[in-house]
Amino acid sequence: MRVAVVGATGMVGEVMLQVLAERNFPITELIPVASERSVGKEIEFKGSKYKVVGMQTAVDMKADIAVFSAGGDTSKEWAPKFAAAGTTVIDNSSAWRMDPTKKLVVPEINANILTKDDKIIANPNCSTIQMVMALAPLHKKYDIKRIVVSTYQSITGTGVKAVQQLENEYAGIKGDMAYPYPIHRNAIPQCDVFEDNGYTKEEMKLVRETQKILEDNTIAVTATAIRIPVVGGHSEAVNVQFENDFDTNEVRSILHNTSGVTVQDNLDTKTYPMPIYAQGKDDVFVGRIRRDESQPNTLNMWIVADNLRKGAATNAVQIAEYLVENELV
Ligand code: A2P
Ligand code: 11C
Repeated sequence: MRVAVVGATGMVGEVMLQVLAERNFPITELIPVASERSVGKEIEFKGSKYKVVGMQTAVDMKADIAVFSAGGDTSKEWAPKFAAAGTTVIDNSSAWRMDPTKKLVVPEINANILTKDDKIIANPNCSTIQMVMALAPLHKKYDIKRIVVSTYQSITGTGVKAVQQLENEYAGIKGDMAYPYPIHRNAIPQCDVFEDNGYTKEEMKLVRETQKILEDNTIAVTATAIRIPVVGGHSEAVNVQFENDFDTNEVRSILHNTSGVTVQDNLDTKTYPMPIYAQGKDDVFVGRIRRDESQPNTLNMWIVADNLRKGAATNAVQIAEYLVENELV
């Protein structure tokens, strides 16, 4: 496969390159792509150096697959140009996710909906991916009615600028701010911009993307997304009400048997997921599995994943792997 990585110099792009290398994705030619600012810059992949090219050059090179992580505006403008040149785009931005003509894919859940005609495929938002990874197998068995989720999100979701802000704050240096407030010793109840209904875009992604991936608009979802001074991954407290009753041991067993999910749930040994241990891993970690005693058929759990891995790069590479394995590209 000739593979273009669009946004190769960015935070997710770098992890994308790592994941492609680790998983031995069958690459015959790697095309690192970024903005005009980075053209000619060298990046390393599997011990060799590659020169970054610009967007139009990359379109003209007609790669088989392009994984995009260069922001929504870049995707809106350029993904159709790559697709018109015959390249299948896997887009990590929010640009195409809710477009009814585009598929929103978490491979373990719904890769089977992909066909050869899908030239722009959307990768869901990080906080959605980790939540649906744990919920999809439970939905199949018990039928979800309502989800209440609160997130505790890593600053890496915002990008390099936010990591720099936290480091500056540790060092007591005044610098550019990625957030409207200090993030060190803080919790900011705003991820992304506000929509007209008073929720943030991040919160509404959890609502809309979950319904689209689980193919059920009747699932009620309400979310509160919080930014915290953590780098290893996003954490989520999820309260889920099912149509049918469940047994918590059976829930553990279903999740234990779900590919891509690791259950870490042992109170005796104080075992539960945490971002410092999820960092650098591809799985979604689930723990604190317990019944909500305040109402029937309702479960509480704690879900943690590395937002740059399963929440972004790994999921995109898994989509690419599915396309190759099923000769869809
Ligand atoms: P560049 O490094 O040349 O700015 P992050 O999310 O970590 O900030 O990374 C964003 C990625 O998207 C970078 O690789 C960045 O390239 C790339 N990018 C940003 N704007 C554009 C653009 N207009 N065209 C192509 N790539 C872009
Ligand atoms: C965050 N979820 O942590 C965001 C980052 O829609 O792909 C990714 C934004 C997106 O702030």
